[in-house]
Formats: sequence, C-alpha cells, structure tokens
Amino acid sequence: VLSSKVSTTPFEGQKPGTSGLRKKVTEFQKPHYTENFVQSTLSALGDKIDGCTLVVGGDGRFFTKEAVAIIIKMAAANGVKRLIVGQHGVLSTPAVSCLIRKHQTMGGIILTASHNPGGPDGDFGIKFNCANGVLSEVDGRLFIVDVVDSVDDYVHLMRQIFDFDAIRQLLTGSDGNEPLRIRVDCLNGVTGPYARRVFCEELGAPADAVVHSQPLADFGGLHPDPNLTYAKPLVEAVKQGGQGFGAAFDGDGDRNMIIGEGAFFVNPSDSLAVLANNLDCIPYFRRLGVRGLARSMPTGCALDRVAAAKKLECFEVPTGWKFFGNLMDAGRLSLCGEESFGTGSDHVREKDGIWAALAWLSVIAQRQQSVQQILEAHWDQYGRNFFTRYDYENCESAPCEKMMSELNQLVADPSTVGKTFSSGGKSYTVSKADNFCYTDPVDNSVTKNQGIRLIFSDGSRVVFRLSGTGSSGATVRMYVESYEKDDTRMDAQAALAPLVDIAITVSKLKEYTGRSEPTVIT
Ligand code: VG1
Ligand code: CO
Repeated sequence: VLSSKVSTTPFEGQKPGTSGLRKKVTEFQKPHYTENFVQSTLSALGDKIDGCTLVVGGDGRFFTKEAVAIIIKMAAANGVKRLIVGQHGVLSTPAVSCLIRKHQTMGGIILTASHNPGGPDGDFGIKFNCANGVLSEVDGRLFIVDVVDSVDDYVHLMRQIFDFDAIRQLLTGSDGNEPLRIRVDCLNGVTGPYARRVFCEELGAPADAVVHSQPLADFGGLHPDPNLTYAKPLVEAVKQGGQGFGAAFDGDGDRNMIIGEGAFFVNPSDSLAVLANNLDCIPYFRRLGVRGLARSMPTGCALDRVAAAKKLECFEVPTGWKFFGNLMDAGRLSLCGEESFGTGSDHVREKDGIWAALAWLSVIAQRQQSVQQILEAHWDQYGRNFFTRYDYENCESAPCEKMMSELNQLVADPSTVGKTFSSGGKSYTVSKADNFCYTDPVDNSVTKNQGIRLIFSDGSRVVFRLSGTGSSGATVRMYVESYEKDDTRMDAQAALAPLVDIAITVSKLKEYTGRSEPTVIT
C-alpha cells in the first residue's frame, strides 16, 4: 500500500458529542476537515490498528460516498488490513453493530447525523464504535475491502431473536383472525431495504405497508426524526387508513416511534416499560433469560416499576447509548431504552428501530390485544408515569449556558430541598436536587454534569440538559414527569401542565431562550 504524508492544522470544535461528531455538511467539505477527524479516530486506536478489520457504513445521506472514499484511503495508509463496507456505503447503525460483533472486528465507523436533516445544506456526522470482540490477526500488508449486502446479516439476526412464524400469522391472518394491518414509515432513511425485506418479504405484509423506503441523500426533504412532529405523515395516514400498528424510524435506523390504531401514541418511556413487562413474548429472552434493565436518566421511570415487580436490577445511566454497553458486556443488562425514541437489547450495542417494531409485534401476537389495550392494561397494573419532553432547538448558546449555570446554583443550594412550587392547583415539594453524576458499576468511571434534576416528594421530576447532538447553537431539553396511580387515562399534556409551568418558571426558560414555545413537544 502506497501512502503519502499530508500536513494539516487542527479545527475548532471537533469534539464528539452524545453520539460522535455532528456538523453541517459544509464543515465536513472543508479541506482536510474530514481527514483530520478520521485520522484522530484511527490514531486513538494506537497499536491496535495494525492489521485490524473495521466496518464502515452509514445512513446514505449526502457526503456519504465522499467520506467512505476518504476513510478507505486513510485506513489503508494507517495499516488497517480489512474493511467491511456496506453496499454504496449504506448500513443502518444497528446493522453496523451487528457486523462488528459477527466478524469480531476492532470496531466500526458510522457515517450519520441520525435524525438531523440531510442534503447539501443539512448535517453529516462520524462516530466510532468500539469492538465488543476480539483482536484480529495480522498477516502481511494486504489491504482488503469487502463490500457486503447490508441486509442479509441483520435479517438473519432478527430471525434468531423473534418468532417470525407467529408475527407472519398476525400480519397475514393465516391463523383465521383478521390480519393486523401495519404501516411502516422509513422516512427515506436507511431502514427502507431492511424494512421491505423484514416486514414484506419475510413477514407477509403487503408491499404498500412500508413507505418512504428508498434511502435518499436528502431524505426526500423529510426530517427523518420519528416523533409526532416530524413523522406527522405517518400519524395522519394511520388515522385515516385504520391500520392497527404504525412505526417510523430515524435516518440511521436506531430510533423508533410506535403508534396503534387511530394513531394512539406510545410514549417511548412507556414502550420500554411495556416491553420489559412482556419479554417472555420474545424467544431470545425466553432462551437467555432477562439479566437486567436500564434507562437513561431523563427517561420516564415506568421501567423502574416493572423492574421492582419482576425483581430485576435496574440501572439509570446518562443520556447516550454508550453507557449501556459496559453493563451488557458484564452480563447485567438485557433491555434498555431512552425517552428519545431509542429502544434496544444486548443483541447489538446500539438501539435498534426495526428490532423495537418486531418486539412490539411479538407482544401483540402473543397477547392478541391492540396497542392501546396493552398500554391500558399496563397502566392499570402499574399506574402511569406521565412524561413529556420540550425541545428548544437552535437557541443562542451563551444565554443557554447561563441558564444552566443558574440552575446549577439552584440545585447546589441546600435550601432548594424542601421548597414547594405550585401551579394549576397542584403543589410539588422538592425532595432532591442535583446535577446527575454517574458512576459506572462495572469500571467505576465517573461521568459528571449529565443534567439538572429536581425530584419532588411524590416522585415527579423535572430535568434540564443541553443537547450534545446539534450541529449549531444550543438545544435545551426539558423533561417533565409525574406519576398517577389511578387517574391514568388523562391526556399527557393536560396532566403535566402544572409541572411544565413550574419548570419553565423556575428555569426562566423563556427569558434565556427568548422562545415562548418549544420547537418540538414529545
Ligand atoms: C439525543 C438524545 C439521546 C440519544 C442521542 C443519539 O442526544 O437525547 O437520548 O442517545 O440523541 O441518538 P442529545 O444529546 O441531543 O440529547 V441518535 O438516534 O442521534 O444516534
Ligand atoms: Co439515530
């Protein structure tokens, strides 16, 4: 392999956030910008890079081909022996994780900005996933690029986890029941080919059940973020079409939104708890048992109630999937999720959108109940943790930093505990206030500053943090949660209105962000 030396200078702001480096495409197009980050990533592997194998792929967004070409050249120059690349550079995030594990590679490079818009004016991103495997052997200096079918290995894995026959019966009505009609919206992200193969070819859903299934460099102008705001077309289609199940995934295929008939919305925190409560519907967990549960800190606490009832260990980790990996590798975690539409298990080391949809279909098939019936039964058993998240996207950074530092002072002030706040006829007394700090139970590493928490005496919570995935400005996330034992059928926004009001007032959010309304409410 021939290589040459190129000199370059550092760039501002190449620090990876919650999930790698995310910036405008135009940043990555600057001379040496992408090369610098790729070189830093490869250099960080140290000696281990010599003769290793890496997986490379991404969600197919604009600039993917250019980035793959750069990575191939630089990997060769750095002594990597073999690259496993998805066709056209396209692989979903969970599929990359699947390949890393299957081939026991040194790791993988994922090219995605996830749920952020794409195209020449959109975002691009690069993140490195570590090996959860063994070192490959070094023999000679031959450099190999293997182009793999992006779908085969993933589908094979799904077949081992789920009972495809049972789901096929559910979707085709071959058991004599009315078939469950579904609508799966890939939002023109990377999941299209996976979803067509899984839901239509393998599970017998009609071809028109999977829509926007062509991965496009600009997502066809759609915002590939599966929530009620950006996946509105799915919501409308299911309302009108009468399907009993709807799902949408983000650009790189690791997020999911689940809705039932009439577009009945499943809050992701509830989704996690329901799956935890029904893991015996899935052969993978029947076979391996359930070793533990986990959620990210801002995620609603419905999961904790299931864990307590089932006497399972339950972990609370900082936002971002990387914290779950250690627990999985230590054999202490089987199912985990985040309020941000991420759900997954230890079958890979990423959250997994299609997996989540299959998990839900497994529960529906086994219980023979609708999505809404399953949720309501859950609330009847455990009570309901109402949950909402307000996002204030792309605000000015300085005032948001100031707001966070003021909130830091508030939670550091001992007199905050015991204070009572009231609104809309409801009162909440602070029982704990802090900035969330996580000590990894496996390696004892400490991660500080993971979000301001105000926890009230009835278990209700308000959490504030700044996003680590935006490509410009600051995005404030405000998470509000309250628990009701009996009154579980209320509208979530109505139930949470008093606490939302308190949270906005206490943080002076409107003053600092200059926004009277959030960009997105989930
Ligand atoms: C957001 C979510 C977080 C998620 C992360 C990556 O991070 O809140 O839960 O793990 O995105 O998801 P932040 O720092 O912006 O709040 V993905 O689908 O973008 O890889
Ligand atoms: Co994603």
